[in-house]
Amino acid sequence: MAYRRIVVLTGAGISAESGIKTFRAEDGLWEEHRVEDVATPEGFAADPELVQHFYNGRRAQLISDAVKPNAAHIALAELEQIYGASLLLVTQNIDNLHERAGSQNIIHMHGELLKMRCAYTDKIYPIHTNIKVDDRCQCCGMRGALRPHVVWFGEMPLQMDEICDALDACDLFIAIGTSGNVYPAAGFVRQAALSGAHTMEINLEPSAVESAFAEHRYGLASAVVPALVA
Ligand code: BJW
Repeated sequence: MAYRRIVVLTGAGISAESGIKTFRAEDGLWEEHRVEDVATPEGFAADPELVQHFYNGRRAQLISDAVKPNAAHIALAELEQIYGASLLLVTQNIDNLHERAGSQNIIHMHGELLKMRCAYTDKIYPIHTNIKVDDRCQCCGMRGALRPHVVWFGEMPLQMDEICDALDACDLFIAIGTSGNVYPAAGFVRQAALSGAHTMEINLEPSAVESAFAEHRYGLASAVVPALVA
């Protein structure tokens, strides 16, 4: 691949073959929980116990031996070895599988499961166990202040300025394993195309924004991504 600057956007589909559920599949996370209940600030305010339980369970799964990076995560880390800082990996995923595969130049635009945040001071802490609703926050001493360091609907995704700069400067944009239903990430392809970038979608099936992409490769990420990078 002869490109100068690459932006790769990943979604839940890249981690599916590592055993982590996607959101919108028939057996996905939103089949088990209403989005409004577990992925909005209003849901958290109404029932913090339910929301902490939802994320505590996902955190326990992530740190279990069963979940490991797959061939797609590894191929992207190998691509970064070639392109260095000219490749920016933007993930919507809150798991740490890209880092575990070796990626370093990465933005978690929807936050990170292994971090918690004080809702009052925005201070961020690592967490590898459960967050309990009545835990005292280390910085402000308040009970109930700690929340998962994730971006819920209605909240601003993280590091948007850096992402927008990279989209404006890239000549290749690849989206992998994302359904194109959630903005602003679903709009990145249009921004990159406006900057003159070649755009490629890698997914099991056409996404909601597939018509915005110049090129499509459909199949399992663990097969398509390594073949692309080889
Ligand atoms: C495979 C595979 C395999 C499976 N190989 N592929 C109307 C219009 C536009 C926007 C809005 C609107 N109304 C409201 C909004 C804004 C709202 C939004 O987008 N709503 C939509 C529902 C319409 N967005 C927001 O509120 C965002 N904030 C915001 O907009 O702030 C204002 C702003 C303004 C201007 C600029 C910037 C900002 C925040 C969104 C936060 C999303 N949060 C979540 C939860 C994060 C924490 C957690 O993990 O619990 O993020 S929701 C959930 O969806 C999660 C995901 O990151 C995100 C995207 O899901 P993803 O990754 O696409 O997963 P799936 O399951 O949908 O798709 C998986 C795909 O993989 C499928 O296609 C499969 O086929 C495929 N696949 N196996 C390859 N092996």
